This record gives sequence, structure tokens and C-alpha cells, in this order.
Amino acid sequence: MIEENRRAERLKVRIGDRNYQKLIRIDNPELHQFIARYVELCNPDRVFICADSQEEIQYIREEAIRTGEEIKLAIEGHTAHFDGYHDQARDKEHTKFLLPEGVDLGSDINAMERMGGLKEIHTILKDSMAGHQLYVRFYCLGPVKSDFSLLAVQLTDSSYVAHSEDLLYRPGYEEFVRVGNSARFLKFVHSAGALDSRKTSIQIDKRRVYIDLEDEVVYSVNTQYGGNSIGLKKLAMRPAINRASREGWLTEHMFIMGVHGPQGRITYFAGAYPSLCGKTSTSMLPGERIVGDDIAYLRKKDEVIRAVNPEKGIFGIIQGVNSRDDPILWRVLNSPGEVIFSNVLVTEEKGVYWIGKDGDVPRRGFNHAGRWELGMRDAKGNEISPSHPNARFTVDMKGLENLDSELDNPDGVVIQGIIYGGRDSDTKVPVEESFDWVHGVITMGAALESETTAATLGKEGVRSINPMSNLDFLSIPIGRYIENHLRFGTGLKNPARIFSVNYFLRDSAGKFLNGKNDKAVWLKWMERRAHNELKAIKTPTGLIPRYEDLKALFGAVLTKGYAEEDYIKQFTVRIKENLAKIERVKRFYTTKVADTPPVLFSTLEAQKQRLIELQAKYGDLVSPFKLG
Ligand code: SPV
Ligand code: MN
Repeated sequence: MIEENRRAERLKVRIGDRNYQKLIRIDNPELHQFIARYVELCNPDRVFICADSQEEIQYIREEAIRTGEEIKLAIEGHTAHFDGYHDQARDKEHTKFLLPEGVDLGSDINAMERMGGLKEIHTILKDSMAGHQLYVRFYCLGPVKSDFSLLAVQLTDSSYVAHSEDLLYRPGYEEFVRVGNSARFLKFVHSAGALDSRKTSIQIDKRRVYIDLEDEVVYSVNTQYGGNSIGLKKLAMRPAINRASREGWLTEHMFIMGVHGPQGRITYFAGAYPSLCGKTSTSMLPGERIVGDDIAYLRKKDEVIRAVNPEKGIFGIIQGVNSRDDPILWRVLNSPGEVIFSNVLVTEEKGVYWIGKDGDVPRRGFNHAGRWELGMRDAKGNEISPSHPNARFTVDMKGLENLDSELDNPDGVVIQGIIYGGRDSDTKVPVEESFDWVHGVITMGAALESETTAATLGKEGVRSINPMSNLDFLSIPIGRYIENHLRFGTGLKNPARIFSVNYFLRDSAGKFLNGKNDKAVWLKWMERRAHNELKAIKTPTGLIPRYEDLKALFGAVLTKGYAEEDYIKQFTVRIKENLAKIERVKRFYTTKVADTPPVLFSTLEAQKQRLIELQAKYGDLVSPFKLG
């Protein structure tokens, strides 16, 4: 106690009276101790406690420019930030759970012994903020005054991180004051560490993201890339998944969106897709309503599933965003207002360019590699693209004309459909509904497979199993996680329908079988199915649309024709590929997961038998017209 009082005294001297007064308005000694501890250890030059006033937030925006972490662009409110050349994505290898003895998350979840990990990270954090200012910010993950929401405190020496979080998360200072001593909050300590002249982290060999579930603290150091540094995004998912598992709710890597049906009806869907598989663009579809593009907290209330978005902004992939396919985003990204671009090309006129933007590629500029010219190569001889494939934009959703009015509803929205999407060139049909909850959880969620993308470091295009697209963030054993999903579907009046989508199916010549906008049609089909308004065709793997329904929807939604040959190519059951997929899924759940629920294997086995029976009757490729 005496030591604690001394620490509080030292903190007061160190942060100054104004900051101290802001801090002690929150009656929570655990919070004060936590801040004091990391101020002493990380040793910043200055500390700024942010109580969320307009002036304080403006100060953080200005600091991002003053420190050089962000560059002012020509359009009012726009800035650009760069991460280091080798700091462009989530670092899975160095992201680890710190586990006490006796706790095991299974072989596919990266972990290390807790005491050793804490020692290592505290050694790296020592004096890591020297020369920097430490920003202390409070957030509410989810609508304020809602049972869905979690409180969080972020310590960061990056003005870019503090600024980004302002666009992405709801202010939480007043919530902390209100809840006071009874607050149970998540804690994030981030330091960008030593910076080069472009203000990017340089000690990449000491980049670490360590998650301590016991104390609900996440440490992140020597990195700036948002997925590693913005504590409330992917770092918060880990303790949140753990809490949810203990308390009977779900933290998911899902968008939430409202789809318009007939007579003004809105039906809400939650959708889980691995990064770069069309998740944000689906949630942003013109004509529909966005509640969130990345993360959802789901709870059962009064026998229905309800969900909130713990975020209020988007940290989205910018590659490929263009005026024709993404009109709403395009307007936001080209109009005055607050936008942080990361890892795009900044031109001499202080405009930005990204791969896939309308217009020509500029010949020179400034990007994640430094000064850039067309055709430039890196040390390994690889051509440096103008923008990184994982380049992003950060915006507050309040600037979006398709933002749903329910974003801040403390009770969330009722979810009537869950969608699992993956990047799959040769197996799954573009859209399909499961037979029931268990079939959907197992064959669409647990069996979700995707070809890897640029959102994580490593090779692209490798197929891997990614349960519910949440594997990177799981803080509980995979089997228990699947079990939680199975249990979540019980005791519901009308469980949400489960669907799968695949926007990436190709023909044997490698050509994509669908246009980028076809997903608008799949959503309308799912919306109608959720209300039992359309019939479907039963295949061994699920329920697929009838040709006549899709033809009508293509006409109504996209004012396009829809040829029978296209339908056949897209919805042919590919038996060999589906059988091979089942074997891959089984292998994953037998070799990598120790606690797989037995129903997973029996469900896959039944699917396999249905496929084999159909194969015996019609061969390897079965046209949907043979089944309908
Ligand atoms: C994702 O990769 O799933 C993202 C961006 O949403 S990140 O913050 O890197 O996770
Ligand atoms: Mn994501």
C-alpha cells in the first residue's frame, strides 16, 4: 500500500497536475496503478491523458502531423501514414499468448510460457517510449450503456494509433468515470519503439505482440501496422473471445449489415470472411445498410440473436476501390473530411494513389518504401508496387451515407442470417444455405477454408482452414470455440439461417465465374430465404438457389440478364473437390485440434456419403438442373 501511494505521488509529479486531475476523476485504483507502472517502465518524455474533449482530440490530430507520423494531404482532413517496409501486415509469428502452466490452447494457436514472455516483453518495453509522448485513451467497445460493451484503456506512444482509434472507437472516458471502481477493463500497451526519419518503427526484429489473458493486458511493441498496434482492433479480440467463452456469448470476426427486403423490410446479417475476401465491400454494398465491417459481439436475448459492432469506423483495404464498384467509399475518400490513408502512394501534389484506383499510375511519389519511382525494385529484386496490397483507409462511419441508424442501439440488432465467406477457386458454389444450425456451424463455419492473402505476413495463395475466419484471434481451444457456436444455436425461437458464399470461384481456365457485383444478388437471395419466401434446391452440401429466382433477382437488382449456362457453371456440384475438402477439414480437426466435438466428424461423414451417392448416379460434376 505504501509503495502504491508512493507510485501515485511519483505519477502526479510526472504527468503534471492537469493530467492527474483528469485521471483521478476516474475512481479506479487498478487503472491508476496500471498507468503508473507503464509510465515508469516505458519512460516517455511526456504523458497526455485524453478525456475526450474536442480540443484534446484536435491536439492528437495535430500531434500526428507535428511528429511526422502522418503527412497532411491536399484535401482537407486527409492524412497519410506509412508503416515500415517490413511492417505491412499482422505478424502472426510474433503474436503470442502468454499462458500459465497447465493452460493449453492447442498446437495451432501460437503461445509461450507466461512468466518468460512477460519478462521478455517488459525488457523490450523498458525505455521504449523515450523521446516520445505517451497518449492515454479510454474507449467503450460497443454502444455506451449497453450490456454488450467492454471498456478499454490504451497506452500508446504513437499519435497515429491514438488518432486512428479516435475514428474507429467510441470515446470511453465518461463511461470510465460513470462505472468507476467497478469497471472491468481491457488494457493495451503499445510502443512503436525507435523510429527512423520517416517515423516508422525500425527494430522489426524486436517486434512483439503478447497477450496476457489472465490480466487482460495486450502488449505490442516495435510495430505500427494497425492490425498489430491499434489495441482495440485485433488485439482486443483475443481477451474478448476469452471473456465471451466464459460468459456464453460470442466475439466474432464478422461484419453486421442490414439488407433491404420487400416492403421496406430490413434483415440483418453477420458475415465472417478472412481478410481480403470481400468482407468490407459486402458490408458496404450500395443500397444496403452498414452497421460494421469487421467485428461483432453477439448475444442471445429473449431467444433471438442480437449483435453490436464494438467499432464505429472502418480500417479497410483500399486496393481495388474505384468509383464504379464502390461509389459510397469513393465519395468519402475523395471529399474533405477525416481520412487516414496508410501505405498508399503520396504524389508530389499531395494526392494519393492506390492499386486499382481510377486513373493512371503516377510515375513517382512517396510510399512505404520511401521515395518511389515506377519500376523500382527492393533489396530482394522484387518490383515495389505504388501502394502495398494491404494499404488501408481509416474513416469514421458517420461520414457514410449508407450507415444504419442502429449502430448505437444498446440492444444491438436482431441477426437473422450468418454468412461464412472464403477465397476458394475450385470447390464451393457462390452461395448456399445450410440444412440447419449444426450443419452450418460445421460445414460452413468450422470448415471455412481460404487461400491466404496479403493481410498477414507470409506467402499468398496457400489454402488453409480458418474456423469462422477467427483462427488468428482465438484465445480458447478451437474445439471449445466450435462447441460454443453449436451451443449458441440452441434455445432460440428461430435460429439465424447459416449461409456460405464464395466470390472467387473460377472455371478450369482460371477465369472468375462471377462479377464483382454479383454478391448484391446473393444477399437478396439470402434475405428472401431468411423469410422462407423462395424455394431452394437440395444438394449434398446444402440448399442452392433455383435458376428462375436468380434470373429474376439479377434483373431486379443489377438490371442484368442471367444466362442458364452461367448458372450451370457457377452452381454445378463439384464432387471430387468437395470430397477433397472434407478430407482436408478432417485432417485439420484430427491433427491440429485435440478437443474437436464428435458431431463435427459425423456431420462431415454424412456429407461425404451424400456426395458419394450423387457421384455414383451422375459422375463428378452435377448440374443443378439434375437436382431441381
Ligand atoms: C483484417 O486483416 O482482418 C483486418 C485488418 O481487419 S487488421 O487490423 O490487420 O486485422
Ligand atoms: Mn478483420
